[in-house]
Amino acid sequence: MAPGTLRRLVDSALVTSRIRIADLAHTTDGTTVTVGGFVETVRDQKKVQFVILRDESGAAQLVNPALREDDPEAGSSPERRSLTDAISALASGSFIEVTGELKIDERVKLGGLEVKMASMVVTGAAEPEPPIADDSSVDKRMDWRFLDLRRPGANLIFRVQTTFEHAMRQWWVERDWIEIHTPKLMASASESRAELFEVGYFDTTAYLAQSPQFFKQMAQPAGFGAVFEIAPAFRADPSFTARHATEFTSVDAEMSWVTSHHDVMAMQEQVITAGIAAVVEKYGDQVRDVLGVELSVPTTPFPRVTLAEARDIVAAGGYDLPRADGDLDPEAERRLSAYIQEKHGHPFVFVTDYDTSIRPFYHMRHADNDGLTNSYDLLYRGTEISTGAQREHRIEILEAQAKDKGMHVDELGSYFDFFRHGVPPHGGFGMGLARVIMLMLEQSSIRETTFLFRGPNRLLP
Ligand code: AMO
Repeated sequence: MAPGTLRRLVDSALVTSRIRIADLAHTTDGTTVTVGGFVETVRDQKKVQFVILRDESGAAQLVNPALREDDPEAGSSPERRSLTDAISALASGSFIEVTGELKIDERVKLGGLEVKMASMVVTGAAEPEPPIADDSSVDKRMDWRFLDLRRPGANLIFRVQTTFEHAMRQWWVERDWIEIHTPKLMASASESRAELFEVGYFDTTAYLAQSPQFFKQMAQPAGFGAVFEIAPAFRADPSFTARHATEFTSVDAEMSWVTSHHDVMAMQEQVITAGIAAVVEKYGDQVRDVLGVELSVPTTPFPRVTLAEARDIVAAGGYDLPRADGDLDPEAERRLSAYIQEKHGHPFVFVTDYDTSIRPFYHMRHADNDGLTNSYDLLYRGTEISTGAQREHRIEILEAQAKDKGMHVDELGSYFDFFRHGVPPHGGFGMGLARVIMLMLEQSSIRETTFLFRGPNRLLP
C-alpha cells in the first residue's frame, strides 16, 4: 500500500473532500483536488498568479492564469475574472480552500506539485498587516504564539516532540510499565517549600504539584513494579532564563528492584536513545533541511562521572566553582559537557553521587559514606535535563534523613505511613520535556519548544 493510501481511505469516510498537501504526491496527475491552508505568499503577475499555500503537512504552489479587466476575453468569463480579483486581494495568512486540477510538473519547486485553480473560497480572511514577522522579538512572537506556530520550523518542533514522547511511551509500554496520572493539586509540597504555588481550595489551601515524586514512589508499595507519567509540573520560580518555566511537562519514571542509581541510569539512557532514534528515523532529513540540525542517535552507555570528578575536571579547566555548596553552576555544566564531548564525542553525561547536603531527604545515601547519595543529574549539551536517584525505602532512615534536612515531618505523615507496610527498593528520574527538545533541536530557549510558555510574566495566550 502506498504511504498515503491509508490516510486517504480514512479521509474518504469524512465529510470533507479536502486532501492534505503531503498526500498530493500520492495522487494521480490530472485529478481534481481540494486543498486548504494558509496563504504564505502571492505572486500577482500580469498574466499569471501564483499562491503558495501551506497546511499542517507541507506547502504547494497554486496557479491561476490571470484574466484582467483589460483582457479581450474578460467579458466572456466572469468567474475567472472574479477569481483573478480575489487572488489579487488575498492577504498572506488568510485561510483558503481551493479546488483545481493537480499538475505534476518536475519544474515546480515545491515537490513538483501544482494545483491549477478552478475555484477558491476565502474561509478566513487575514488582515493585510500580519502582527509578527520571522524577525520579531521572542516576546512579540509569544504574544502571537498561534500565528508564530505556523512557521514550518515551529510545526516541525512539535512533530519531533510527538515522536520522541511516543517512542519513550512505547519503550515503557512494551516492557509492561504502567502509565499513571497523578493529581496536580496537593496538600503539601512535593519538592521543596520554595517555588511552591498556593491555590485557594475551598476553606483551605492546596499546592500545585512541583513533581509527581511522592505519588510515583507510592506506586511501588502499591505493587505496580514500574510506572511512568508525562504530565505538567509547576514551580513558582521567578527565573527568566532560557531553561526555566513556571509550568512544564515533566517526564517521570519510577521502578522497583533497583540495586542502585546505576540501574535507573541504564533505563533512562535506553528510553532517551529510543526516543531520539525514532526522531532521527522519521524526521532526521526534515530537521536538517528546515532547522539546519544534524541529528544522530547517541551511543550507550552514556559517559558517567561522579560529582567529585566533575569538580576536578572543571577546576583543571581553570574554572572556580562559584557555589559554596559545591554544586555545579550552569557555567560548570557547560564546561563539563564540552570536556565530555571533546574526550568521548558524547552529548550526554551523567554526573553521579551528589553530596547529601545538596540533595533532597528522600535520596538514598551511600552505605559506607553518609555524605554522598545514590543520585545523579543528566546533562545534555551543557544543560541539566534530569535528576534521578535511588530512594530511601527504610522508614527509620527516611524519617531521620527528613529530620536532618529540617523537614516538617508531620506534613509528610501520610507519605511515611505507606513505608511502614512493605516497600521494595526503588528509584527513578524526572526530566523536563521542553529542555530535551530544545537541546536536541539546538533551539535558544524552551519558549520555542513549549506549545504555550508560562513564566513569571506570562500567562497569555
Ligand atoms: P528536579 O527538580 O531536578 O527533580 O526536576 C527534574 C527536571 O525537571 C526539569 N525542570 C524544569 N524545566 C523547566 N522549568 C523549570 N522551572 C524546571 N524545573 C525542573 C529539568 C529538571 O532536570 N522529583 C525530582 C526527580 C526525581 O528524582 O525523580 C525532581 O523534580 O529538566
